Amino acid sequence: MPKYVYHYFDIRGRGEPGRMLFAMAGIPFQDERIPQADWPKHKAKTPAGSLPYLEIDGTVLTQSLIIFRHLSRMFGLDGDSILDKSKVDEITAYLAEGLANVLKCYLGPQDEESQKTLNAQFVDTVNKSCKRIDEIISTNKSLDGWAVGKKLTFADIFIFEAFEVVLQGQPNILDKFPRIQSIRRKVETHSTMQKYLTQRKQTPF
Ligand SMILES: N[C@@H](CCC(=O)N[C@@H](CS)C(=O)NCC(=O)O)C(=O)O
Repeated sequence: MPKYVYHYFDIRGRGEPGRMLFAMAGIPFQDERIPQADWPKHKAKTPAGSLPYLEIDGTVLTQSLIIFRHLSRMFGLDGDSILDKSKVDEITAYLAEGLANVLKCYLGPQDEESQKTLNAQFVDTVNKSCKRIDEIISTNKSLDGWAVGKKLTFADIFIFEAFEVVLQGQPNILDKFPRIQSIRRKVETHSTMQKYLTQRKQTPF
C-alpha cells in the first residue's frame, strides 16, 4: 500500500468522508489536521490554496470528490458495475452540493440576514438532493438495503456523514425519506464504522 498523508482542517466538514474511507478499508494514513488559526501561514504552501488534499507516496491529489473517488476505487468501495459506479458518483455529487451549502452556513458570514439567505439555500438544495437520492435508492433491486448494488459503497458512507452535518441544522429534514434514514442506520451499526464513529475525534461539525 502507498504511504497516504491526508491534509484537512481539524474538523469533520468537507474532509471527513476521506477519513471514513480509510477507516472502512482498514488502511493506515497520516491524518494531518491543520488548526484553523494556523491556516494563513499554511495556505500559500498547499497545492491548491484549499483543503483537503491527499499525498500518495508524495504525489498530490486535490479536490475532495476526486480524492474520495480515488480512495473508493482503491478500496473497492466504488460500486461493482459501471452503472453502479455512476450511481455512486451521482449520489456523491448531490451530497457534496448539499454539504457545501451547509458549510457556508457554518463558515460564511454569521449576521442574521446572510444566515437567513444561506439557510434557505441549503434547505432547498438538501430537499432536492434527498428526493433524487431517494429515487436512486428505490431503484436498487437488491434486497441488502444499501444505496447501490449488493454491498456497502462510498455512497452509503457519504449518506451517513453528509446528513450528520445537515441534521444538526435541520433535524427533521429526513422525516419524509425513510430509505435514506435506513441506510444511515446501517452505516452507523456496521461493525467497522461503529467502532470508528465511537473513537473518532469529536468536533462541532
Ligand atoms: N472544491 C474544493 C473546495 C475546497 C475548499 O473550499 N475547502 C475549504 C475548506 S472546507 C478551504 O480550504 N477553505 C479555506 C480557503 O479556501 O482559504 C474541494 O472540494 O476540495
